[in-house]
Amino acid sequence: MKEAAPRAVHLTDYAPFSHIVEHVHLSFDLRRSATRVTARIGMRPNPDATRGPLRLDGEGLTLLWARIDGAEVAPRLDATGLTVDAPDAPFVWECAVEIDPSSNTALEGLYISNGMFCTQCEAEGFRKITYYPDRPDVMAPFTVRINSDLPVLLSNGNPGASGDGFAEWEDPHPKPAYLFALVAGDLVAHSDRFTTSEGRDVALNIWVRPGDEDKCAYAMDALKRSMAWDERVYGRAYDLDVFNVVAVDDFNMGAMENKGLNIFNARYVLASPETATDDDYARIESIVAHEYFHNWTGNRITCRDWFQLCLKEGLTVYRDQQFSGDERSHAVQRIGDVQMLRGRQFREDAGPLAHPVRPASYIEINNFYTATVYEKGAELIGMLRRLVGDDGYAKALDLYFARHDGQACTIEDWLAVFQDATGRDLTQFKLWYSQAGTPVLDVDWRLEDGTLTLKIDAAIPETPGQTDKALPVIPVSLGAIARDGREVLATTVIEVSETPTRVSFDIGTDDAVPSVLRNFSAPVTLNLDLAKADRAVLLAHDTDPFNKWEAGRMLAKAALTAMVTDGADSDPDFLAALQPVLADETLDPAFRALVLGLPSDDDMAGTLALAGQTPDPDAIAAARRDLGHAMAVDLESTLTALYDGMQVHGPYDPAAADAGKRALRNAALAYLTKLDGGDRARRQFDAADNMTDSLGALVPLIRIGAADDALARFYQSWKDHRLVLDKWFSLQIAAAPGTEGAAIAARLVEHPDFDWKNPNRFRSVIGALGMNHASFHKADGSGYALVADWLIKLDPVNPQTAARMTTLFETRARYDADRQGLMRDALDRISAAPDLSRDTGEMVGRMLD
Ligand code: 0A1
Ligand code: ZN
Repeated sequence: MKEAAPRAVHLTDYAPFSHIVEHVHLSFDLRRSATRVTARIGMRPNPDATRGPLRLDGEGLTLLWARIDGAEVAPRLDATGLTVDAPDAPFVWECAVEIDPSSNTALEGLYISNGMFCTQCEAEGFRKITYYPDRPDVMAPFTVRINSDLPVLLSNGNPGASGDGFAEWEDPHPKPAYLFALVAGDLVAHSDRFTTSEGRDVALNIWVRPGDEDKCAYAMDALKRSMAWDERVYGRAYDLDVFNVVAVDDFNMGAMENKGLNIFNARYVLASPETATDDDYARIESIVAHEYFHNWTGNRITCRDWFQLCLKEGLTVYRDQQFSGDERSHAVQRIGDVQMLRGRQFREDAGPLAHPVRPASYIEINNFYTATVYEKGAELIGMLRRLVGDDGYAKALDLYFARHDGQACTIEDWLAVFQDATGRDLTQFKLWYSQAGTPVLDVDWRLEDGTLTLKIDAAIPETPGQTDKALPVIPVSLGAIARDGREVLATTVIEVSETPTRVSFDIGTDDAVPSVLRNFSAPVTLNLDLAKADRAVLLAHDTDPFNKWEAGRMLAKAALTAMVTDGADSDPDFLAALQPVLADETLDPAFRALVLGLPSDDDMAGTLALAGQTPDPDAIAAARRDLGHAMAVDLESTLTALYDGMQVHGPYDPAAADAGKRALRNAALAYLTKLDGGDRARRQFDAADNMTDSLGALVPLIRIGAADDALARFYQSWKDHRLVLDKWFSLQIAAAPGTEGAAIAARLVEHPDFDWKNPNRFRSVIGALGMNHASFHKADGSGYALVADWLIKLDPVNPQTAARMTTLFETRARYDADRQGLMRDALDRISAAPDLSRDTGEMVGRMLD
């Protein structure tokens, strides 16, 4: 609930904790509305900190008693914790508190999901369980006893004694409180084993509600592949005798890397061919890997304070992207990662919520689990690797693990291992961590006498609170392709460390096209003037798959821009350039599916805004629809051949090869449905034996407004399956044609299955409206109003999920004055809600500044 004046926390205010925690023992008497937590904690004064009384964080706790060295004490209690005088020598702190998990709708601390007790402690949820120095630099070994009649009782670490009504757990690895976890419930396990490279035989369990045990095989397979990959690629082996994963229905985020007891949003664990799409499978694989990889990058080496969040998140995202690329396709993975970066992080960086990868201050840390910290954070790791080379990266990482195992670290520690391992000075690179905003590279190029000359001007736009920025070093990867298709300059990385930067290459011909920012070597906006015909050369011949795809994307964007701003017709040159790529059998179907996809409406709106125009959502949607129709007409025979030729025979296999074929076939179907009134899609929907093909047909039917029957049947088939029902809710809003999304959402919030306190379901309806650009931005403001109404309703129940969703309004400044006014009204209304949470208050405040 709102505090009088929420105070910002500043990076520069860091000071070590007054005490060292030697060990923690917790005992839980689990009861739904009155759980008792007894803590026994050994502490001693920290010689590196200033002396003072003992200050422990605590929120919403009823203190029953407290003792120091066995003697009762009376701490001074306040709204955020307690203070007590402690001996100037080692001592034992003990206390008992009572908490009420049954009323915990915020899903932070100990709560109940579908009858199951579970915890979420990152970032600052442990203080809702007991009094503790709830900060990541306080690391200690934990032992836990759980008293409960529930059949399965889990906590971190290795199992200890257990018996009727109790279980004990012992985690020998010192950890911060945010990695604490407890689960208790009526659960069943899908079990397996893994022998590590060090010979440790590890029991693996995925715990789910009875009935879901047949949907765990893929997550288990992904877990074992992740364990093997981390040994092979980073030399990191698992370090406990068990690794438990639990799927819970009510979860604010994707998953959580608690030591030895990962807790997952059920949607990122459970999969069967009938209920999950290929994209769901891929996401499960990457999230399982992400959480597992945190065991070393996050748990064994953690963050000194929450400003260093990117230390664990950027690196772990980078690692999971590497893993997915290795397991599937590097090209497809990179394109997907960049689409996500541009769609979420560039958008964030261009608006009022822009912040550096390492922010300098925050009010509510939960608001900083952002695309900037995660995805841009991962890009910084990729750039570092480009700058020091693969060997340098490997040496630096070995040094990082050797030097910092068991520590709580900073970005300075991270950069120091690179400097020490490779000798490279990273002073200029470090600016990437402290400056917000997406750098813009304006590239002029000339080709004369066989010499390619580039002049690169670099600048970083202003962002809130940051006007004057220095240039960080930017690795720019480039090559060149002759117009006859030969590569005349192989990939070369140059460093842009001053503006302008000039480089020349002898390429032996004047008849060539530069291919700049290959593999998206830096998270920047590139302005490179290329003729349409030159982009077509790159689309046809670039050896860099990212830039090959990018060339098509730039042509599509140019075509859409001309349609929106000049009322132009669909560009025949774009359509002609597309055809041979789609038909090229040597290209991965998954790659071709990406080439076939048009930029989203939101992407186009951002592109137009960057070019200084005011995006008109209706005009963008119309242009996209018209270009899609023209593609269908022009490419009909190619699309039909793909639809027929990409059919997958045999049992469903989620692996990349078959998934790629389904992606291309369904992409073709989406266009063909614009021509055949939905006949093919209906046939596919009727015949589908897997969710990918089912939705591959349903979505195009929704888009042409011909899905009533299919949606009704889908509901009947899946009304008892929560995760599939989420899809039913979200797709009919997100894919609704025209501007009807808000009206459909308004109808669906009345549906008896709209369980709005479940974050997945809330996102499936209210969040889905935000995914439908034309509907969310409908000129009458109905989209904004509906989202605002529901965020106001959700905020007191679940501030974290409400606050995250306010980002739907972060693009306000792009739009026309009327829409800006309506969005402002919506934000004002949220801001004026009584008892607005600190979470939502901070977000809305930043957007209204
Ligand atoms: N650390 C987890 C994600 C996570 C972050 C914050 C949470 O609550 C505020 C919960 C989970 C990860 O990166 O997977
Ligand atoms: Zn993470």
